[in-house]
Amino acid sequence: MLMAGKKGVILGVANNKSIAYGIAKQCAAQGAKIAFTYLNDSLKKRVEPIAAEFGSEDLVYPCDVSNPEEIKALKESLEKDLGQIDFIVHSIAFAPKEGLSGRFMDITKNAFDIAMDISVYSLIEVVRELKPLLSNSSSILTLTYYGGEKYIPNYNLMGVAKAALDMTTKYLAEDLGKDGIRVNAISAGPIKTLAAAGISDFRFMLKWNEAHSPLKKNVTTDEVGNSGMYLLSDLSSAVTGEVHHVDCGYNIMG
Ligand code: 0WD
Repeated sequence: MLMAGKKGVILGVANNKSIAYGIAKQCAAQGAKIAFTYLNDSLKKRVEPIAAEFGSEDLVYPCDVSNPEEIKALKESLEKDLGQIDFIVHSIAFAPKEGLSGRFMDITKNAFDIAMDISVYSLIEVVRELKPLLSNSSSILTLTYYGGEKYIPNYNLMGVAKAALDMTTKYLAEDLGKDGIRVNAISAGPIKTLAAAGISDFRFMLKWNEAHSPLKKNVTTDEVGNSGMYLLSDLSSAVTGEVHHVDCGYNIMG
């Protein structure tokens, strides 16, 4: 039981196809106690049964990360119900549809601001607000994608956001290292989730990655979950500021 005695919060479960669900599953299997958040009332109905599946029916809280008050309220609830915590999973991203297809130069300032706020700044804000609760051997994990390193058709605005998220991971890792807090990102290969449905031609991306990755397959949420569990557990106690590719090796291909 690699996560026995560890408590934490996972933001970004939308349903049982979510990458965050895969991470929750593996962490729970290793003995972690997990709190969950949901974006809005329609997702609440999806997240509640998932929390119950992991024995966390009393640990489900609203948190739209674009609303600072909801992040503050999350901190109060976690403090009351869990006290100290050992991990945070940030598995959240959003870009207005107009930023995920068409000509890159046509991206509006409004779309840019929304994508950067929800997909990048939210990590900084969540970490800052929850910092008083974090133990001195904590681990923070976010989810990124290769489209932040190299051009990927249609990923457009989200590519810029992921590049910023990758560097946010590194700067946070340096800042929090002195407090015994590690910060890492998993760069997952493409997986068919709700968020992925927003990207034009996503099915082509899946086929392309399967054909061109060294392992000749696509990654599953269980596989990302296993790597996530490793980064959240003490097995990775000397790993921080890392963008770890869990993508069947796709990123090494020229
Ligand atoms: O191929 C993929 N699916 C990959 C996803 C490859 C590599 C990385 N990722 C990343 C995504 O960019 C994201 O950062 O993984 C993270 C999780 O995405 P997911 O598991 O693919 O998608 P999904 O199950 O939809 O979860 C993302 C959730 C949202 O779902 P919807 O579909 O409703 O947008 O992020 C949450 C929401 O639950 N979310 C928010 N949570 C709080 N406040 C907000 C918000 N404002 N906006 C979105």
